[in-house]
Amino acid sequence: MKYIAILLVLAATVAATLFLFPQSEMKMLALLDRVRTSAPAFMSAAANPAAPNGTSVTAPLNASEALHRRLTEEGERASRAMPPSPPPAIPPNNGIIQIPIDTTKTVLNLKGQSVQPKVSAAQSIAGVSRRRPPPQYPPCFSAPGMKVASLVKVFPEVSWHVCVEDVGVKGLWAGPVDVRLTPSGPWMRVIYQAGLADIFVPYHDNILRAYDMRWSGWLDQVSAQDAGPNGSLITLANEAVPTVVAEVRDRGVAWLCKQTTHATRRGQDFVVWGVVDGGNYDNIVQYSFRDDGLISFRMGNTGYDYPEHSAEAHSHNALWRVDIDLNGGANNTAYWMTHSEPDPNNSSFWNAKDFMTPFGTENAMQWDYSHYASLLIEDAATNAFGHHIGYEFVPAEWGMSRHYGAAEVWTHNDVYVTVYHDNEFGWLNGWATSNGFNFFASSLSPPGNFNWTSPDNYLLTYLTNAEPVTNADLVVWIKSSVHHEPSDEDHSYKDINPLNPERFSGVTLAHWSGFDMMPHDLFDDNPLGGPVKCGP
Ligand SMILES: [Cu+2]
Repeated sequence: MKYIAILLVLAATVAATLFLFPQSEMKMLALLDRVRTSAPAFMSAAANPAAPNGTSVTAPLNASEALHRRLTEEGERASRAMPPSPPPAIPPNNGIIQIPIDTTKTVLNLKGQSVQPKVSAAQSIAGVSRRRPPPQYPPCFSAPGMKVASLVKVFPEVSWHVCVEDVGVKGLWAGPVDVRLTPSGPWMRVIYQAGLADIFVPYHDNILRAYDMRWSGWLDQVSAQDAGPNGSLITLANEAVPTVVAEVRDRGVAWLCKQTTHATRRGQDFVVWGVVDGGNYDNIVQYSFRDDGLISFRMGNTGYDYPEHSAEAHSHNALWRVDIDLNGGANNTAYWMTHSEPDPNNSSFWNAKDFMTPFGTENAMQWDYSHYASLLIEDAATNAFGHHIGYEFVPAEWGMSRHYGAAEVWTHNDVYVTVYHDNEFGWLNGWATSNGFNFFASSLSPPGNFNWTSPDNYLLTYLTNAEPVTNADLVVWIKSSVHHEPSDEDHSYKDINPLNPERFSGVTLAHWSGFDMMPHDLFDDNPLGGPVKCGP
């Protein structure tokens, strides 16, 4: 209102002045233009008179502001002066390759072993011609009966080799995952094993506190409609039907530079997913491996709302276990990253500061959105700048759920870091340990209820000896969650007649939660290339 009143007074003054002194028209128009173009700045300057650079509506631009303004104008002019670009080249097929796995051979422990591959023949599943000589890829786990696949996606710069397995009761797991940062570089291990330890769905009215994976069996079959136009149906070894989709998705602009060129790059995502049944829900377990090195973990909860309690709100909690072996299992170190504004060590309110704090010992932390909290795992190895190569774990959802029922203490934190041990496989519900440490042995058995137990009874016990998480083989546990309050979007079109708010017969839209692993000094420079110089 204050702003409008000022403008009205100014307008009246201008009209009166022009009426009385028409010769001053040019001066007044210039004044008006200045007021119009700087009005928003005037508003903020009035509300915040102690602006750090001391600018106000009438003050001349300082050197930094003048440079910023000049670069803005130059960038706009330069981009419009460019000739139109040619149409994009027709993209090749999605280029996903499935490598045959001989599951008559038993390979169940790849910990600490070289990721440099043995020779194997590539088999095209997407129209990619057989290569000469055969490309080489790191090995996957294998054993008679194991439902496993070895998948490769070669982007122009970055390549991924991803082993996936149907672990039965624990759904679709990924690992080992290896990356090649450059087209001719060596394979580097990033993940040994990663997947869901459990899914927990407590309802607000306490009608059900379900662990979705307690009863899960093999992955559901997937169809061509599931896969979409850029997807491939993956049939795992020892499977009769496709249960995994692998696709390459366009993910929009990765970077562009509209200064003096049309230089631009759209990004792509190599996505692998499957569906693990969980009662009334179909839970999508999805891993994404981007062309810029980022890895995403997502759980998507769809299906139908709980019978007779369809309107009851609830949360879907995922407990992810990521056995990260960055550049091998040894010498990984955990840090807790935070941002603080103002800088607590600087009296000025205008300064901000980021903190990188050693995680110290095995412990649990909570995400803190107000401080951009994240978990950084670094390896002892360094990149060309002498920086330790690393991956930064960041959350992907909009909130964090906490639950207070029996054996639900594990939901009180979001990030756990533990040291890897051969006997810390409790989420497999006793199966692995009873088989003498054999993680994937669980997949060789009929899925079902293997003496299910709450994460409180394994994850929390791993923290008690507080081992240092410095220069060690680390396991990261992330709790992701999504809040689901059924709304009318959960209804089918037939639910309106007869109207019954507790009976939802339709399908609920997928609710997504998860986290990302972002490269942090993993590369020496922009992983997706680009002009050597973007600015002037
Ligand atoms: Cu739900």
